[in-house]
Amino acid sequence: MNLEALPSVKGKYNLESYEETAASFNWEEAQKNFSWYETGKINMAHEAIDRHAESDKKNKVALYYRDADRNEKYTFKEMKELTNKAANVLKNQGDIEKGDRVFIFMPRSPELYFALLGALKIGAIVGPLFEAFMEGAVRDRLEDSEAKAIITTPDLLERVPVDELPNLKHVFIVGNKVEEQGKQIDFMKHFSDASRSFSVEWLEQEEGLVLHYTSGSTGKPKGVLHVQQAMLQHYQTSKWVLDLRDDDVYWCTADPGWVTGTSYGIFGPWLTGTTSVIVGGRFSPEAWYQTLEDFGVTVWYSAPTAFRMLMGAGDELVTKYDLSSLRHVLSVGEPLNPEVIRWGMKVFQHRIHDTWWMTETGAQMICNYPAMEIRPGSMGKPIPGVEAAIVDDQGNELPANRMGNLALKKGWPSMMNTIWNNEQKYESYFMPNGWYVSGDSAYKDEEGYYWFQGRIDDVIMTSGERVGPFEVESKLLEHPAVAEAGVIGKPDPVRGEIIKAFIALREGYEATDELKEDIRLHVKKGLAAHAAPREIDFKDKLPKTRSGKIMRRVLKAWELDLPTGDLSTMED
Ligand code: 6R9
Repeated sequence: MNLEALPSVKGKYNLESYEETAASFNWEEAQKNFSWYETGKINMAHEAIDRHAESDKKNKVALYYRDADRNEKYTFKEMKELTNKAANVLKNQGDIEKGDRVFIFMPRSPELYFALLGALKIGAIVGPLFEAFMEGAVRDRLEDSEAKAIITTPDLLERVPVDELPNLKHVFIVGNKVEEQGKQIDFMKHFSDASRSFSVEWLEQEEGLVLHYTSGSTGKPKGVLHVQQAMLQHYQTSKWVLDLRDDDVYWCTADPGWVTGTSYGIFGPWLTGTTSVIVGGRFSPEAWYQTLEDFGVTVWYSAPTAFRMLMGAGDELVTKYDLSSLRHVLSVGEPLNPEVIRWGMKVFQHRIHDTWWMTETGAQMICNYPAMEIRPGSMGKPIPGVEAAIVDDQGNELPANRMGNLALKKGWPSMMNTIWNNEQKYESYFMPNGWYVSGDSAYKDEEGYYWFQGRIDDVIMTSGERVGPFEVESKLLEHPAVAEAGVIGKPDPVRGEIIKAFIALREGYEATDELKEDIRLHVKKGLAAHAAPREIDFKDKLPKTRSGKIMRRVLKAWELDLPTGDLSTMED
């Protein structure tokens, strides 16, 4: 199978010609898709839900929800009423107002989505948290943002240090028969009594929407604030990149605690009026394939870590399910290894389309479109309306094929508005000449495709050669014994750094010195002698974030006996 030669398919997709659109598009145009283009009044929840509930889409299914105990569906009309109810509870019981920070700390359930959209209807700024956060992580985020309310469950309540948070006025608890005492409010009791009508709070384009905390390599997590106008890009990329159409059944596997779970788990699909599948509970390959089959999922957005786990479950398993409804598969969060694309071709008969973006960018920035030739290992090209470049540390653009800082021209609609309480941190993202610096290192080829190399901090300097960890990891992953790989530079008196690899083996392989040597040789032959790891450690598991990113800084800290920094986003 020659992947490079895959033809680009024309004339079928929402974005038919990338070149033509990129040449003529401007964001003004995208505003015409929203009712606020005429009224000047904006509210995400209105555009995502109410607008469809008042149209001929009212009886269309907006949400299919499934977990071990529940199997439910809601139309846009029902979503409107249920989110109105949630808004009424928050407003009447919690006195929540425009601009207040309201956190959501609960496992996925329909109520999470009602509450989140209900808070948006009031004009609150929503802070979604991963359910696995421990007390310290919850405290840091609520403290920094001076949150007024949190919506949680009886089980998670013990991780909310209510008494230590003077700004926290209300704790809404979603459960059965909640005792109302102190700040605690029984959300479901008031929800069932609440009115189905609510008048949404109208906002300005630059008023708050969502606050996502994200960890850097040092210091406390920072609060990335996004504003209402981000919807322009959520909408436009859902059309162009996810290629969502009226008859699609779309599944985004991400939790709202991660930006992918809000931008493309809530906003994008519903702004475009698409039917969305949301699944609660833990990952299992069987349950995931079953979901694709049962709901007839057509467009599927997931992450390399999930694809690698499915890959690890074996090709035999896939054949037990009917996945013929799938027409478009996408990935985000980490580099998509060519090996994973090849596997996707084999088992799904689909190219997996990589998309690159960050919490800070708010929406997709560099992507592979359906109607585009895919170069496995490349993130694709900037979306129309976005300008990207590879720049040196002074902000000068570098020629093709030179590795440097992946930078973006300030001013795309979904760009973060600030870092909460930390204007200085916000400023530090920009170069004096206006480039936003992503912190990723990459290069651009002659045809304008971008190739990810690693986080700037992760790039390895060995014997005078710059090596991106991603290239080495991808090569390692091609070895039959390797399930996951994380690569770091380890300081070395002679070579500056040497390449060290941490590897989790596939089932059935034994951690021996012979295997290490075989893996080393595989990289040496397949990539370059200087890129072959001089040291290899076998691990049962690699440290990863909840969004599936291998935490190289943690590997490095372990290796060098350094402090690991903030670990709140690390998975269990
Ligand atoms: C959406 C999201 C952002 C960082 C980003 C980069 C890495 C994301 C990627 C990718 C290679 C891709 N990343 N997508 N690297 N290829 N397609 O992931 O946001 O959690 O803030 O992470 O993730 O390093 O800078 P966030």
